Amino acid sequence: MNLKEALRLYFVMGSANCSGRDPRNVLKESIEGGVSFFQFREKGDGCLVGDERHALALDLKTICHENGVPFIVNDDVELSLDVDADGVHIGQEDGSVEEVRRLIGDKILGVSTHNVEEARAAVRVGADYIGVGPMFMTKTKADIEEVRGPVVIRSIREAGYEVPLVGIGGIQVANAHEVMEAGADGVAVISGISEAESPCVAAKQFCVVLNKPVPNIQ
Ligand code: TZP
Ligand code: MG
Repeated sequence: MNLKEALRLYFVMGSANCSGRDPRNVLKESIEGGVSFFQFREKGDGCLVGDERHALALDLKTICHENGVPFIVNDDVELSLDVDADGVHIGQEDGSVEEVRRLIGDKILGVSTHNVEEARAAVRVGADYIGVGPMFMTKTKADIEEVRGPVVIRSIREAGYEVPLVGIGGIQVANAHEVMEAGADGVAVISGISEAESPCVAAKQFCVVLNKPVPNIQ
């Protein structure tokens, strides 16, 4: 797998993001539309816990793997190991990157960053890719840091970091090009796909903006 290419259209989602629809169907449709990387982020009001959370993780992993899409778990190293996910994504508050690396071995490790210093630190301790955000205002995550926009990505690239990198936060079809022009390898999207009337159509629209082949499955 070419990580930079796979990251081009990165869908992040949990059951709380699916407006009552079955996350399994939302994921299937999004992959039909061209999603090429997936993160299970089961957070927020009414999110699943325990066995249901575990069962959903397994189902979503199966859907990903049937379609050649890497399956990453947000924050929860134990769950990621339990379901044999392809990797873990952690934020700045989620403990030591080195410790997570030790636990997951050579699985994919993604780290959320907000500025050049955090990007530098993440690269130094061996993150496989970084998320940078929030790019734009978002209603999906309550505790976001200040919106700094795509310019942060430009400064990370200008500082010489070629690490695989996605922008996140408030990314929609209409503004995704700004993130790519700043030097991102891809966009990480929640509501722009999960809340779309058709996740498949939304993903296809993203593909067009991202210069990614648009799947022609009906
Ligand atoms: N991290 C920074 S912003 C954000 C996360 C998880 C939420 C992104 O959601 P949306 O709906 O794509 O703005
Ligand atoms: Mg986190």
